[in-house]
Amino acid sequence: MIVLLCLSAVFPVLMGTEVVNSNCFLATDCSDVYSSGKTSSGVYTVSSIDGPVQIYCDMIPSGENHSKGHWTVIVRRMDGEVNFYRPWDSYKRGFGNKEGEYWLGLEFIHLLTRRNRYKLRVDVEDFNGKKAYAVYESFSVDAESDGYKLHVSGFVNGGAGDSLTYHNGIKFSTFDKDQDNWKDGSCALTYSMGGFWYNNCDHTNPTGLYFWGKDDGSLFISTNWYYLNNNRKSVKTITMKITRVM
Ligand SMILES: [Ca+2]
Repeated sequence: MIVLLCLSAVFPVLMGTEVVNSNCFLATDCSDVYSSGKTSSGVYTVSSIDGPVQIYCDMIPSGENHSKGHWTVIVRRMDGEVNFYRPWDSYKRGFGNKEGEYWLGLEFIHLLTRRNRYKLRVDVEDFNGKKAYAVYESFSVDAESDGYKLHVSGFVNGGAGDSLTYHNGIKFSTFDKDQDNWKDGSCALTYSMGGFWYNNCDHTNPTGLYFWGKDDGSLFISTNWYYLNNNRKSVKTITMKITRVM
């Protein structure tokens, strides 16, 4: 069921019952979902101009500044169950399992970050149980006509190091659409990578191949966050999620 956000639910006395319908609007992200009274983490259906969209909401209503938020997950790797070697249109529209591994979709991410200001948190865990995070105080993605260019700034180190600033200002690439900064080749095609804001080529690759900890870090194709351990060994989990800032 699509989540409806109603001002009358927040101000029941002031708004009265006569204006309930006219003061309801469709939730677009996990902040709206939370405001509608649905405060548990989980999968919810929200709306976009292209129709209903399923999202996973990580609801952390209290805690330290870089933990709390009504986080909308934009990509999650955790078990290698989903194939991320997919074409442009898949990355534009989104794919995967919202309870597990998925990519939210560039068009929806763009629409969200055009409408409101967001910050980004990246959580990573390696196969030795080391957990860390990185926060970027500002996160947005341009329109498709601008190549879904990434904008991140305001890095805060939660132990994971900064593997994403290298990708700032870069257009998105997939194996069938090369917009990277490698002049003589295609990162996504040559290294069988997924889709990402490949520069020349990456310091992190959340959509790379999942190796269940079996790789030695010498490969350029793994699901990695380089500065976690200063290597390219595939990580056990990596999640990128965004929450609104005032
Ligand atoms: Ca290229």
